[in-house]
Amino acid sequence: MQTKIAKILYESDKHISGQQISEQLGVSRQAVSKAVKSLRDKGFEIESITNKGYLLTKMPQKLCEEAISFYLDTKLIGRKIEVLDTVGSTNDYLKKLGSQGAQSGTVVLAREQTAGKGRLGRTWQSKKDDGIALSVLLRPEKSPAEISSITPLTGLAVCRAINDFCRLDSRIKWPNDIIVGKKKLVGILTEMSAEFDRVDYTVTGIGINVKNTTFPDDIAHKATSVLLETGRHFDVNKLVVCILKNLERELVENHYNLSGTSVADYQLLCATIGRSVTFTRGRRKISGMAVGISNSGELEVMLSNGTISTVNSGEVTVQGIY
Ligand code: BT5
Repeated sequence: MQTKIAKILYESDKHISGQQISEQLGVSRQAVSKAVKSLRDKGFEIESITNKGYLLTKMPQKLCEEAISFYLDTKLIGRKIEVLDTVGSTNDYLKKLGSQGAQSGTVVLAREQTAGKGRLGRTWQSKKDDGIALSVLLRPEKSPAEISSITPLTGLAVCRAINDFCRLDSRIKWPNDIIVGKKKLVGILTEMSAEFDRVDYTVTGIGINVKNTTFPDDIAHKATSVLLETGRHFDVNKLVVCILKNLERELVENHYNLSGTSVADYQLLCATIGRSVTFTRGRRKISGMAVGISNSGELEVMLSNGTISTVNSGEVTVQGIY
């Protein structure tokens, strides 16, 4: 009901009375005024004038379920959405929902994470309302091997969304970072629950630095935010919508495959390609030139003897970035 009222107010350019809204929705006047109060608590600025009614004067500037929901027109991703005030990790929270049968496409966002996770036990740090912490649960009817491109496709979708929406020139640092210049703007972490030949669910977490103006000492030299790069404030809810739409297109509509077109698009946006990289194989450190990405999302590296080696995950150091 809050979403419906928010939508009615959003679509009206003049005051609209509580009576009109209650008749339109078939609910009591009290229910309308209670919902308006809840919307105000969530950051909708709603003017109220006796004998005239309500007028929406400003949309919420913080992450807000209702604001995201009524901009969103995806078929799967975000049909069910939850915005938490604070949580340990949106990935952990959503994995729990996944094990309890949550539907494919469920999205969880948090204004604050107290135990945000990176890969390999590392942490993702962000202060309340500085960034977007977003996790998406999907249930691809595929084997784990068939969805190996889920992180690169997510990178592609998020990179595009940020570049379109914020007019930025961000690039993908294979496999799971988005950078501007030499600094990290976004980190992606995909986790999965699966049997040998069948995925039960995947949870892909995306952490985006949006309004951060400072970072903790240990990452200050290598982290950046949308605000620092553009000097502008963007509507975070609209940015989330743009990301979810791009995720739906890249992941769901492409059936989790890096098609010929998306490989080409990825290569254009990938900062790793064309640079010297070092990776480990067993105990050996190997260096070469990153030359491309395969259809299954692996990095293709040309070694000094001219052979191509593919790297599917793990740590790759890219010369000139971090
Ligand atoms: C990542 O790991 O970059 C994946 C981050 C995923 C975060 C999202 S937020 C929503 C969801 N819920 C979670 O709990 N996690 C996901 P990795 O490649 O391991 O990079 C981690 C490293 O990035 C850290 O060790 C720091 O060096 C650096 N780092 C931490 N916070 C950062 C930030 N806000 N901006 C830039 N770099 C950061």
